[in-house]
Amino acid sequence: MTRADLRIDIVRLLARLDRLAEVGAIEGGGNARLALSDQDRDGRDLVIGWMRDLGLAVTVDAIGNVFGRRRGRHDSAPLMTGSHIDTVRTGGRYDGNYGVLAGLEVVEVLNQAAIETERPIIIAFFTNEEGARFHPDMMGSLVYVGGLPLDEALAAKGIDGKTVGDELRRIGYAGPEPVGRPDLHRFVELHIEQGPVLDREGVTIGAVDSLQGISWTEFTLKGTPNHAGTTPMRLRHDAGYVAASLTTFVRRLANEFGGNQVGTVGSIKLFPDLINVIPNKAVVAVDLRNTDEAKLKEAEGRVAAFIGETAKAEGCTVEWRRLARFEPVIFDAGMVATIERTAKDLGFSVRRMTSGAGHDAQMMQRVAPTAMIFVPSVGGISHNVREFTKPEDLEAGANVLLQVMLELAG
Ligand code: HGY
Ligand code: MN
Ligand code: MN
Repeated sequence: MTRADLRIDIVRLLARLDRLAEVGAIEGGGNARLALSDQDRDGRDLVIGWMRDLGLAVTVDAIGNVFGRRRGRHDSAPLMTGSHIDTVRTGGRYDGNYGVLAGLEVVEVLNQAAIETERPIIIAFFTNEEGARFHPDMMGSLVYVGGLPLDEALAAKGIDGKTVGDELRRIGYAGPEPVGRPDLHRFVELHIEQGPVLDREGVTIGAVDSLQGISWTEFTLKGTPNHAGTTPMRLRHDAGYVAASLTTFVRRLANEFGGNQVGTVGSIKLFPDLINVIPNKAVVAVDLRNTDEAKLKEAEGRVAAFIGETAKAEGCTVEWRRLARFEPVIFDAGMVATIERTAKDLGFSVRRMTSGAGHDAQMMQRVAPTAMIFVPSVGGISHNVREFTKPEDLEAGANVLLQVMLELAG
């Protein structure tokens, strides 16, 4: 059997995906493993067990990123693939998990075929890709490439008040390996699309050539708590009203800009959060994204102007803090071409596309030629327990990963 004939074992890959989805399992077939939670620790322990079963040398770095290394004939710069196994609270079983477990499946195929590659191969999973509990997202890979100082990341306080450093230590994943300037040959990430494009077009593989800019900002509005019944409307300073106005403004702005502009208010917290008390405080998280950096900056400016005017008119104050800000990324043209050609050689339909979601790959592009492989998400659903990708598409994506890795690892 030639290398070109090698194929992954989809039954084995599905079995690992099902097993990992049992960790932090939630109603409806999804899984909740917020970064550095007990469920994240249990997921990490399980995947590391599989890495060791496959003969990989496992290391953990100071931000908790985990690497399983397979020896190559030469100790040259390794080829790395990976993703994340932390999830959002309403996580599907494929987001992140699929790319990591497909990497393990590739290793198992190479082991069974007794193939020794020229270069070492590393299968990685990065800490806190989701950014749902601790900001920013893609935190582990950002620290790994030297884009965020380690002590700043360790000091990040989560939505529950705990710090990354404390939680890393608590779950036993504050590793010894330094972070900062990895020496990698290439990086490739396999991931579900999480959007509707491939599914709608009936295309099997996405060769991802770019990834949109991301802006996360938290606005804290302060007004005056007062009695909901006795306070005349003209005398109110209602932080909740300003928060609600911001939410509808973000939607109007995204529709006005059109194109690739998206805007979301996914979290509003009101205080004291009681039916008969005019809110004196509101904390609003705004997620703006665009493939065009200039337009993203313009959208940020429009939101800032709106919230300033609206808060002032309502007699409220506004403070804000940046939670995450990443410019759009263009992936390596050679890598994208390799993915596209490999998909075609395997007989799969393929198209180039951008990524709407953030991914660890966008950080890895800073230190090594990088690109991504997408497979369809049925109905474009993700960050939702109903997230689903057909087994034949999971198999296709993992076979593209296998052949791309064989080519790049030599
Ligand atoms: O928010 C994102 O795009 C990613 O899921 N962290
Ligand atoms: Mn993901
Ligand atoms: Mn995600």
